[in-house]
Amino acid sequence: MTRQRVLILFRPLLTLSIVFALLVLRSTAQSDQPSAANLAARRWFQDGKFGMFIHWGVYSTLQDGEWVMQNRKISIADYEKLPSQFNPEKFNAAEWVALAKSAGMKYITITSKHHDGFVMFDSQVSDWTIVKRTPWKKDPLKLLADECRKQGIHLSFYYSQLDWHNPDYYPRGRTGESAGRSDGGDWDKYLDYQDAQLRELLTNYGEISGIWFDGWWDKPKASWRLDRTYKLIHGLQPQTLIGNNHHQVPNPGEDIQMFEKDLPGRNTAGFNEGEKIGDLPLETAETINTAWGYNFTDDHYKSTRELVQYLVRAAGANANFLLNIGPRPDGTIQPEFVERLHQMGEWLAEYGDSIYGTRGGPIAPHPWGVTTQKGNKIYVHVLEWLDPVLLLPAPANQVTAAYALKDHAKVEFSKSGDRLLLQLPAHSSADFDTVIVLETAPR
Ligand code: FHN
Repeated sequence: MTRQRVLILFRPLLTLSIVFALLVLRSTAQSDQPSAANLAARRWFQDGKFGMFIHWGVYSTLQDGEWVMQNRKISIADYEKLPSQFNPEKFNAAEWVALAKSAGMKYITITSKHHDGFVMFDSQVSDWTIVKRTPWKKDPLKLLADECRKQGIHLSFYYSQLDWHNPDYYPRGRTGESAGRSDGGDWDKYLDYQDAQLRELLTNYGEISGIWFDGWWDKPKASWRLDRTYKLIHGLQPQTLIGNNHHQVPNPGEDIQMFEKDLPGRNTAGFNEGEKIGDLPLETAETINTAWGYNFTDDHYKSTRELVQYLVRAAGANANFLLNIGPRPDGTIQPEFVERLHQMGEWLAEYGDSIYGTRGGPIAPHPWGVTTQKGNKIYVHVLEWLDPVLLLPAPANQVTAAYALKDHAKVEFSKSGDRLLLQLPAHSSADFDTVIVLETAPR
């Protein structure tokens, strides 16, 4: 066959394969691009600023935190005795959601499955669930989802990729060695199980605001098939914001970057070693005492002032604050948590304008405080500063007025070079936050 004839025959085939390759490339690129619904959800999330984290599971019956199975080296055989005692008859979804609202929280992120593998919803792919193993037999996530919809609170699910109960979580990672599982298991079968449960969570509970993954760090070298799982999630609900508490730079398909027990960029607790801050919406999670899951001896409660200042410093770092409660095994929430959440709500009722809908301010966070901004307003949050004057780098836009957010009392200010001097209103160390509003002229 002459060279000419070969070319004539193969040219269409060559063209088709090039077109096909370009289409595949385009669709892959597009699939990694967040949808319009997802981008809108990210904006909503950043505006919402404040959420309730809930760590609740069968571990609460031992009242010693959510790592009790690992910490006390409890075998699966013994741990499986717990659900028969887990009967949260005082659980009241309306009260939990109302408490979040009273605190000024805009979303709830609740554990659907923690590291013990105990499933807190009516999953058809597991018999290790609250519905099948407890005398209560109810699905708290369904009750909560219905109530969140009723009260206008967004709902997200925490999901632990780490599982100390499932025999197919194998090879095991650096935890779960005392559970008493045999050596063997099908890792892909475990990932299929995980994806099946995510499908249930994103099909049976209405609109879900986010999936909060945790536990990747137990097997950082494993093939977690994240892209496949993330595509499943976004295929079912494009607006669902995916976050993964892996303490690494976010992966493709993730929509928020989370930090734990530290503000973004800091690492006092050791979780955020070298984690660089990306350009995704940010969130930091913290506890009211020191435990995530219910711990009846943990009375190291942060004061309401500390909690408000954490919220403000998070907002100043352009981040959301996810504040945790660990309900008791009977479904009630301890009064020390309720009291602080109500007080935070009272503060936000008066100063919420300086938090909700804002982004990190133009003046970088300092020990004295932070700034947030919204429209032509810059909110100066004076947290730890008792001097009557405060010298700031002058914002790029000209400051046309300054006043205290609390009572709109005028605040004297003067500009000299690239500095702005504020004459602060009387304030004391008992104050949570002295908020000064700087109105600026458009540039
Ligand atoms: O091991 C978990 C822990 O139990 C808790 O869920 C926290 C919440 O951010 N995340 C892991 C610790 O980094």
